[in-house]
Amino acid sequence: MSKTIYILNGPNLNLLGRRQPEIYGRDTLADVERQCREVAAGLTVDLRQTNSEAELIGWIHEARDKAKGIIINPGAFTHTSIAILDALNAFEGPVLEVHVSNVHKRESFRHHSYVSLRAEGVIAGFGVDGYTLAMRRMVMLVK
Ligand code: CA2
Repeated sequence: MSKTIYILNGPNLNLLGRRQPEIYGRDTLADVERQCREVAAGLTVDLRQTNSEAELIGWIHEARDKAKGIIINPGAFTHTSIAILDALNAFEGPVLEVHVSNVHKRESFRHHSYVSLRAEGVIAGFGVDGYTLAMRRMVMLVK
C-alpha cells in the first residue's frame, strides 16, 4: 500500500483563512497542506475538502485501499454523522480527529463527537497547528 495520509475536511472548511479569523485564524487549507507536507517525513499528503457528506464518506471508503491513515476534520458532521463514524469504522488504519477551534469552549451541541468514538486521538483548539501536530503523530503511528 502507498504511504499516503488522507487529510479530509468537511463542510465550510474551504472558508478557512477567509472568514471569522477570530475563531479559525488566517491560514487557508492550502497553507495547511504545505505545513503538513513539511512534517510528513516521507509520507505523501493528500488533503481534500468537501461540503458533501456523501463525498466525504466516499473518500473514507477509498482510503481503505489508498491510504495508511486518515486525519479528519469533519466540520459540523462531527456532531451529527453516524454515517461518517460507520465509514471510519470500516477503515483499518489510524484515524486522528482535528478541530481548529476548541469545540468544548463553544456551544454544547459541539461538545459531542461521533468521530471521537473511532479516533485514536483528538486535537481541538490549537488553531491550524492542530493539523501539523496530528501529522507528526501520524508519522509515529504508521512508521
Ligand atoms: O473547529 C473546527 O475545526 C470545527 O470542526 C469547524 C466546524 C464546526 O462546525 C465544528 O463544530 C468545529 C465549522 C467549519 C467552518 O469553518 C469555517 C472556517 C472559516 C470561516 C467560517 C467557517
